[in-house]
Amino acid sequence: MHQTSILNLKKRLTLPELTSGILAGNRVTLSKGITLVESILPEDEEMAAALLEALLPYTGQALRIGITGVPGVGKSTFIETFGSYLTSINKKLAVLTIDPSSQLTHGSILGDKTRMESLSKNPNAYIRPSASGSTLGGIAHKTREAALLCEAAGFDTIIIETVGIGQSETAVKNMVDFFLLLMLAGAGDELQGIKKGIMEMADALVITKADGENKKKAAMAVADYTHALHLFQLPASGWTARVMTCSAKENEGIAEVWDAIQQFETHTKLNGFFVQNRKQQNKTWLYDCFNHLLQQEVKKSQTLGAQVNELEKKVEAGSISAYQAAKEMLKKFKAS
Ligand SMILES: Nc1nc2c(ncn2[C@@H]2O[C@H](COP(=O)(O)OP(=O)(O)OP(=O)(O)O)[C@@H](O)[C@H]2O)c(=O)[nH]1
Ligand SMILES: [Mg+2]
Repeated sequence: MHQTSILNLKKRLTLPELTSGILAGNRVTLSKGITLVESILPEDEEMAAALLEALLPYTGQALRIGITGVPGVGKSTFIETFGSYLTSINKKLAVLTIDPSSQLTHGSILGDKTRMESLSKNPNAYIRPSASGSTLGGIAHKTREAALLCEAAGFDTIIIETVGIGQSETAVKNMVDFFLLLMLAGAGDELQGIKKGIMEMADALVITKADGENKKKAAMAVADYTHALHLFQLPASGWTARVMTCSAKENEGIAEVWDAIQQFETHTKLNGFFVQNRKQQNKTWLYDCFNHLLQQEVKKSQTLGAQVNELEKKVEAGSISAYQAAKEMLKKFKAS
């Protein structure tokens, strides 16, 4: 009996089994579905595409939130507290991560398991660490699809977390409704290495660790960042980014963050931005997929692959411009 259950666990599920299991909210099936979506084997990609196609009608109803910030800002701790708050108000939360550094360091998954201890045991929360991949584009592409699977499984709030080191934020911004930037108060440099462009993408700036001796510094940071944000143009959403403080440790300012997100949702649904933004994001997804397929085609052909490698080297060495090389690639591709 025991053996059969182990065998069942390892057994590959069929497409109908995956589809119905995910729609029924079965977490084991959801995890298997995400593993399938993350697979780079061509035969898995076919099945993953069919799974997404089947589940697509059941997606789109969740609110998608992106969270970023420099290492150590308190992302994991924030998500643990914020996530527990969300489940306490009857939300079903899925947390996914994009970690461009995970390939080198194997991520901070172990650390996160302990920092998100209560959330990882919460029956209304689902935490899935970063997909691995050879390129950020590849990882991002898979995270977007993993998020759709979570939506089909009935999660109504999706958090996509990324490390704020300036690579993956745009990818995350392109797949969420609300983008939250966590920041430290008084960490030397006013913008602590967070590029202006990332601040411009944020719908809210939350100063973390506003407790104890840090409280005063956090309040001052709010004034500074509010001032800095005033110099930016009003974004297409028509929403001025909020600047707030919170303490995940002392559970302060957490409900206020959720309140701001809800206000944003109401505001952008009224002015049409919410829907428009999602349409735009779907278009980005289309071109991500197209790029991915194109690159796969190139890799499949040995001669083409060799020619592309040659061009890559020339671009690396600076002996040809990227644009020129891309044009040649296209020419070779057409002729193949
Ligand atoms: N005082 C205080 N410390 C906090 C708070 N939130 C996080 N910390 C501490 O800050 C450190 C970093 O927190 P993490 O949640 O691991 O930060 P992170 O952004 O996930 O870090 P990486 O995963 O390395 O990118 C830990 O030692 C936490 O205990 C807070 O609200 N107050
Ligand atoms: Mg972390």
